[in-house]
Amino acid sequence: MSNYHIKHLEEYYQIYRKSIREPENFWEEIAEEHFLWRKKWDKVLSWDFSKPEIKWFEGAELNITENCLDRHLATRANKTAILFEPNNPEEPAEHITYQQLYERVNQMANVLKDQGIQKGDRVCIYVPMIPELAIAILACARIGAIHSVVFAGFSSKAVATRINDSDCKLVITADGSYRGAKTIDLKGIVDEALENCDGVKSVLVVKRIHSEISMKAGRDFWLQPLLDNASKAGQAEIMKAEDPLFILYTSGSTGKPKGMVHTTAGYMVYTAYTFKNVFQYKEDDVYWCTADIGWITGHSYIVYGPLCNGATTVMFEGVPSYPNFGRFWDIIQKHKINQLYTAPTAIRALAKQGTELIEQYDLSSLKVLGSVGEPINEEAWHWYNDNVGKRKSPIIDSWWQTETGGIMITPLPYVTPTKPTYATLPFIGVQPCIMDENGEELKGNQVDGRLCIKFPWPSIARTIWGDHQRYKDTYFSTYKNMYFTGDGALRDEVGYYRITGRVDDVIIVSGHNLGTAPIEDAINEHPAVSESAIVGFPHDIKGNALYGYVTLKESGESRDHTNLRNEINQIITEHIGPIAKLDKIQFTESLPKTRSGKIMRRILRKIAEKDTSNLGDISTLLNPECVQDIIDEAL
Ligand code: 6R9
Repeated sequence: MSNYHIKHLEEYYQIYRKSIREPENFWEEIAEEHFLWRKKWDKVLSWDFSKPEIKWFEGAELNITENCLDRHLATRANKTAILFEPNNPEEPAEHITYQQLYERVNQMANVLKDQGIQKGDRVCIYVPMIPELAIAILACARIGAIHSVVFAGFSSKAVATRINDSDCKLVITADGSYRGAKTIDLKGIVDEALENCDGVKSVLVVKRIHSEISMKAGRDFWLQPLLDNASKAGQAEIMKAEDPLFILYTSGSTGKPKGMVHTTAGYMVYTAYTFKNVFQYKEDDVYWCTADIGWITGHSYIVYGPLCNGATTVMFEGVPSYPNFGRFWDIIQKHKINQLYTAPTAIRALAKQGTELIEQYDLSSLKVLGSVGEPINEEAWHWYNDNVGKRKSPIIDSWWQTETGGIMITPLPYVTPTKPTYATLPFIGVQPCIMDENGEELKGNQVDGRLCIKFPWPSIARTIWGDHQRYKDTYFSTYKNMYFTGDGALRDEVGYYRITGRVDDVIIVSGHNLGTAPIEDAINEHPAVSESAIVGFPHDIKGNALYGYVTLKESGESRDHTNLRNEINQIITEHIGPIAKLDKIQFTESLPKTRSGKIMRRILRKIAEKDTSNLGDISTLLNPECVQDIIDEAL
């Protein structure tokens, strides 16, 4: 018997050691005993990080939705699979059972097939946090179409770039979405995006906010009437282990977004196994991850991981502040949530409200508190521990990435002793290491450097859609035979890991990864702008906020700077979305540059952080004199 469920620390160490000594035997046992296969694999693992090429369970055949749905019908048909909590607390929650979810996924799959979608086709899903989002994902997986979910807060330009990059044939969207007291015109955004996307043949529209929208004849269809006419039965397409399951875009430090490709079998095994253990999920628990399914956290730990385990997973449409800052506590009380998985930025925003509201609710159902998306600072950790968990629920600070598919470094609740701000120990099968800047591994404890992973785990992304070279350059070229994460980390005296933050030009704002280059590209499109540089600076709630240094074409430009600031943020909103807006914009005469013309962001970062005591040697700059001016005029 494999140890699918780890219950104490000794067992963790024992299984961990086995997973490192005999990775193939270990993962084979997990895969064999806990999943439904149409055909077993010929080879558990083949890999070569120098190419890079990674294959898990090659030769196997399966459909992930049979693992999420069909196999539960015998024992859990009437169990709630998805518990939908609408934006408006007055609107009743919806309990979708495994039987109903199975039928609704089949109906959606049949509609997609009628629209001509076949195995391997790409489908863009631009849907808010309503059940149709999860159903659309599963429907794609059921027929072997590759889903590409685009977070329904991205702008039309960002949507168009993503649709075109992966040649999506069809878009699923909604008339609009609710966000607290506001509504967002999603269909309008899609219409604008599609002006530049010739490959899209049809658009299926969910009616959610009942707004007046325009429907293009022959292209746009209301989804509900099509679903009503579709059969509730349907065969799952048989997929190969390494067939792509989905593409999910993540920001790079340069250039366009990277379409990370996840494949079927390894992703399934790893997300299911991590879900069970990281949340210590038991049969009747109600689990709630507050992420949006538009991000990897939602893919792996709202949809696939929980459903593979036959869990009840909550989907929340709204925001933590609506109708007031008690909403999270209200949902926990109402649905007796057992596991809460949220982000440091949400915790900080809630902590800012004090404890008066939270004390009015019964949160005693909680057993596990998760955190993900960015390093959790000590203050937020304690607030979460004291006020939400009442010091009884362990905090699971889980480190991972879009690229890793599943949780990589994390305590296991009731198993691993926690330590504030530490993600603690590697998950089973994960071999992290810390490297110095010269490419040497820092062995032993009490070391600080860059975080790499030495050995493949089942859910590592296999490539970047359409650009394998970029995949190699970004992740496998910095350190030989290692996956480089882009994060800094330290290992303390007992071997616990603490993630110290990005070491590249990605800035994490409210848990969202933002590359500096695409934001700068957007700003530089403003006719008055000559150059710009974006850096992060600490922010109470968002973790980091964005600081932009902008030089104008005509120096001494007499334009009104307030207007210019608004226009710059407007351009950013159009190109990327409101999440990338700048908190501070400083207009400068010039930017500090190296002799080879590279902007010295390190210096700009220190100025933004108001830490100018030690700027290092600036004498080698091309234009050292500009530094003092920038400091004098800093915001
Ligand atoms: C799952 C997810 C990945 C980046 C990652 C790191 C940061 C995520 C973290 C964390 C410290 C944690 N990050 N979890 N940093 N502690 N527990 O967030 O994926 O959106 O791709 O972001 O987020 O910097 O490299 P993604």
